[in-house]
Amino acid sequence: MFEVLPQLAPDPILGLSAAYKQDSNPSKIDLGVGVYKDEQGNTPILSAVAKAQQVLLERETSKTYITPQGVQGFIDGMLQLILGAQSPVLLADRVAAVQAPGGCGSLRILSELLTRVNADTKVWVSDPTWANHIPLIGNAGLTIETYPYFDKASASIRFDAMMECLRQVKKGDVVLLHGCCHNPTGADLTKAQWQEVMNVAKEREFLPFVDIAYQGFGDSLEDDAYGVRLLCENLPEVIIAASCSKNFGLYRERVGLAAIVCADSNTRKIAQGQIQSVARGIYSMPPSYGGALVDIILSDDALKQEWVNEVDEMRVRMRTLRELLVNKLAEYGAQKDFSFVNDQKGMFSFLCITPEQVQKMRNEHSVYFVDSSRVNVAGISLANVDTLAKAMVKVINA
Ligand code: PLP
Ligand code: TYF
Repeated sequence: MFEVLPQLAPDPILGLSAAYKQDSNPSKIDLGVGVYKDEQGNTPILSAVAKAQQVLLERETSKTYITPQGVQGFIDGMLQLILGAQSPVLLADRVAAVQAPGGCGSLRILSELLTRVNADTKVWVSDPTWANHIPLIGNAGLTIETYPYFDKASASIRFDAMMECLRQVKKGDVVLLHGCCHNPTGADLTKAQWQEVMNVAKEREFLPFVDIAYQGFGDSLEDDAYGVRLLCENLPEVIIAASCSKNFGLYRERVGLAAIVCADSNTRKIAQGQIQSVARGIYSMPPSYGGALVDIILSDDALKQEWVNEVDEMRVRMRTLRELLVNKLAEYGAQKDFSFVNDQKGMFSFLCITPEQVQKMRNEHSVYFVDSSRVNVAGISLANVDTLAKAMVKVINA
């Protein structure tokens, strides 16, 4: 019966990995999927995570079901990490939350929850945004619109155009914002710009939907939460999808948090029941393992510090690689000024080159990255940066 369905192309990001694996060029470079890599190109288990696994091995005595909301220690730890331990919305008991299967799972169940409120809800996403936002939100049945965000020609945020659009957004519409380390552009709002976004959300009464998947990869764990905290402290309602894939390196364990900041504590109870009912209709309860590890790390001072240090190390390494690439491009005579790459945050950089140039990088130089010109900065290394920069200069100066 399935022959009636059309053959589909693979996920445009994950599909790159398959193409990379098939390439026999020994100098090939993988800057595709957003996974942190060390100098050797490996994605090791963080040492705090490895230790937490040992603790869990000894501590876990049963594989019976966990509660529908997930590991409560995980939920509490994550809410404090994202919102701050002294967050007024936490103190006022205004936050409903569940553990979810990854940031993707969180995005999906929150989208389903929105359809329960109003099946005609419009969700505004940045142009461009992470490709997966479209199916995760759209397949729940919500309507997607875009707001201007990034200008490739000037490699900067189109903040005026973004604000002009947000000022037209209607009450009850939802605006998806990347908490930090915007995927794919690496271009983040400044603190003053977050303030303006918060003001317009208040004025227009739209609901901010914050996707935070890279906390700690931009400036610091605290700084990266500036925007989401500002919104939560000043607006009645905010929804948040968080991921532990990158900052805890727990990708395959599928660990995320879906949180709903409500207007009051009574509404929190309604939202808590509703989000659990949404999850029940899809997968009943989240996988326990990754959340249990995060709980162990966040509730142990020494282990938490070890993890914070590892996040710092990943962030600093990615920033150093940006500078290295920018310097090498200049050194090899690139006719385009790439210094904007140093201002971008997190794991991704938008090189602002054309899709044709991206294709050339792939076909002529075996350098793999997304057509939009997004590169995974963590895929750059001391060993490959010269090859990469020389290839880019060839393609760009042609
Ligand atoms: N949101 C953004 C912007 C992402 O880049 C990702 C990818 O890692 C996610 C959410 C969710 O990732 P995961 O489902 O692996 O936790
Ligand atoms: O954007 C990325 O590369 C990461 C990883 O379906 C990812 O967010 C990519 C595609 C996908 C799930 C995760």
